[in-house]
Amino acid sequence: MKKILVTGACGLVGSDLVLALKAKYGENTIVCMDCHPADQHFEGVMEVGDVCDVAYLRTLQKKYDFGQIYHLAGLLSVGGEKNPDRAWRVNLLGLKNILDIARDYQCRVFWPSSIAVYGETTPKALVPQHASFEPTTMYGVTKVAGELLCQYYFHKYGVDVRSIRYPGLNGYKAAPGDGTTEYAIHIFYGLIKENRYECFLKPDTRLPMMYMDDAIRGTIQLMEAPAENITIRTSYNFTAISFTPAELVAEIRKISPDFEIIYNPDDRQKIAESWAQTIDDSKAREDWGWQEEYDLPKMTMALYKGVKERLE
Ligand code: AKB
Repeated sequence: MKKILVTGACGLVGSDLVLALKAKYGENTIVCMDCHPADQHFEGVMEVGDVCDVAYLRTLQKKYDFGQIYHLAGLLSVGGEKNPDRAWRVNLLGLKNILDIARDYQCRVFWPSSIAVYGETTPKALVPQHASFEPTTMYGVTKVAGELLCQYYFHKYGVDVRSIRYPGLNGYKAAPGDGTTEYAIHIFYGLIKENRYECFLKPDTRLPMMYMDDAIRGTIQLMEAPAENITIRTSYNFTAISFTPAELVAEIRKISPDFEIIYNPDDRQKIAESWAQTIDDSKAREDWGWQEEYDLPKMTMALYKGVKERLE
């Protein structure tokens, strides 16, 4: 089997994805890349570099002869607002570089889009696959442009690029990134460290979410689906559960009844309100059999145990 490259391998999604890919295809098949490798105890191949450097990416391609690339490197919504120029460069130039490599060396590509493509003119409930996308964050702008770029490379050059609009993904194997939905992970650090959390969103802010194991399973499922089943070459709507901070707190109080929550909404509230609350992902279910396994209680317990173990 040809080697598989994972960019952004040390991020929240990458840390779980790499483990799942190694378990499925063997340790030696997976080549990790990150600009800031996090873990000194990392086992396997780690290349340190920047996705904006196409010459470097070509050197890697020649060295390893990748058949697939999971291109996860990128800035999230909050990080993107802090540094819009960098978000534009990393999220779009990085993607174009990967698509150019994929075109020249016939690689299959996975690239994550996000619920950040949704904006004020998108329906808030059960967003259909095709709707109006006018995001208000730089992150969302790069995701809409990136989706169109993926579709362009598919039609123009036949690049087999596949994508999912990730909802808020909640895992524990790496530290949460600089995003908006990430409150749903930070809250578990607050729970375990001091049995309290100051939430930057209002209690009734409903957002689409998913437990990381479901997201990883869905991602690999999409990449393994026969090409003729893939009818969407921008990015698939993809969801599992939608909940508010208050609903998550109610679930957490089943573990710790005196858990204290303080609501102190900041700029991130506006970002969250610009996104949708629930999503129609029937295309993903029809085309490649997507089905989630985690509901809110199951996710809460898994995150509690995972974060606790990580902090011990
Ligand atoms: C963020 O909140 O920026 C990310 C996302 C929804 O893509 N978690």
